[in-house]
Amino acid sequence: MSQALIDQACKVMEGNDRGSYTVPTHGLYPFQWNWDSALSALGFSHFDMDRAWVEVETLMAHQWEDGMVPHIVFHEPDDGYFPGPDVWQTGQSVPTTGITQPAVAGLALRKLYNRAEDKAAARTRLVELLPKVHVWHQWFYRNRDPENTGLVAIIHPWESGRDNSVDWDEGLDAVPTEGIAPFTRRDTTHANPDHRPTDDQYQRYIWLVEHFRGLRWDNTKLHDASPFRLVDPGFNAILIRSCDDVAELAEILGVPAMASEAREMATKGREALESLWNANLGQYTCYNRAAGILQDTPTVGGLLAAIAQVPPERAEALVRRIALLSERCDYLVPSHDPADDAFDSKRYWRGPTWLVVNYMIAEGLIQSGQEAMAQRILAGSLRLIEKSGFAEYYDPISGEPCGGGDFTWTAAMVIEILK
Ligand code: 9YW
Repeated sequence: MSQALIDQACKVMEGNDRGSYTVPTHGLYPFQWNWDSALSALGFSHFDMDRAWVEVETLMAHQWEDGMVPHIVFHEPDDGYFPGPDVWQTGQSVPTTGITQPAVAGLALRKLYNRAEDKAAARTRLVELLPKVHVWHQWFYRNRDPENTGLVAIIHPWESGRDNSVDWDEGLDAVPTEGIAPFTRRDTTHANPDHRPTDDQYQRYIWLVEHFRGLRWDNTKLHDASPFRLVDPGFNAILIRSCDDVAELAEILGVPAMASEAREMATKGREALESLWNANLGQYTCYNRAAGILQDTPTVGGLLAAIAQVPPERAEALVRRIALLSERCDYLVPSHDPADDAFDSKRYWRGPTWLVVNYMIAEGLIQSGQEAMAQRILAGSLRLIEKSGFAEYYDPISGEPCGGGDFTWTAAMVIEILK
């Protein structure tokens, strides 16, 4: 059974392979997305190591001069997606968006290197890639943590990768909708509109894009100029984990300065993460930096923090929290607590279960010695695949497939889990 699943997953990945990068899925998402690529590289690494490195190399080749790695690279024109390069207008030679996404690349590089049989060849590739990833991490703390708190803020919901999470509702209330150019969404022609973000949310997403465009995408200004500044525990935890991984790799390469800088960022971030602990819920929650409020939104962002090797008592509490969620749905880990009024089992990041998130939570729990819950999450992920195929995401109660089909990162996670 598992070999058959692996074969199917490889086919999905090959079908979305454009040679030097993969698209998340045909139609809905026809370009290269940042964290999708890093996670897809993990899938490739089990059957084509060269292709895995190429995926990350292509992504990092589009890093901005200031260090940011953009959330989408628009390699080929395709008007099936909105907002395209004409809206972003970032002035890059190969067009890109002007915001970023969760920093998974560092974690991916460490796994690629560890798995590589030919260590000399892997080292050659790492020598080129690692400094770029490190510069991206420095970019984050310089531009998204101007007050040096140890935690970075996202300035657009799309940066989180959890586009329409309930985590962003209050922050988005501070974003106006007046004055934006009229537009036509394309996502709702590819996927069920009831499973997607609302029109009102899209208006606010686009207001932010136009606002940043008006500031010429100058990252030294965007953080303070954004009415939307949210500190997401999951986003920070991924960055912290990737800093840990860069530190380890820098030591292997014999670059002590990079290793100690990376370690310092990770240590400071991990300490600061503690300020996002929400004792009411028994998990981490988002901090609305623009409003100065630690939120009570019970989302998976606070569980994803597990990936940063949190203190043992925090890891235990997260396991208890996930166990509680498992009493409220059959397919862990829901992106929103089913017991909360805002839960919506099919609407994107407001309830559904995503395999990439499951994988990263499990990865962190294993590191923290919480093997049993990690294995439970991974086994549940495979049950979803067997029931509903390689969907973009799943209804956590019924297990139904939602969003786009034949999804690259879902397939990559299946290979990663089964190999
Ligand atoms: C969009 C590609 C991306 C993911 C995000 C997910 C979605 C794109 O798809 O965002 O236009 O809404 O939320 O995490 O990277 O798979």
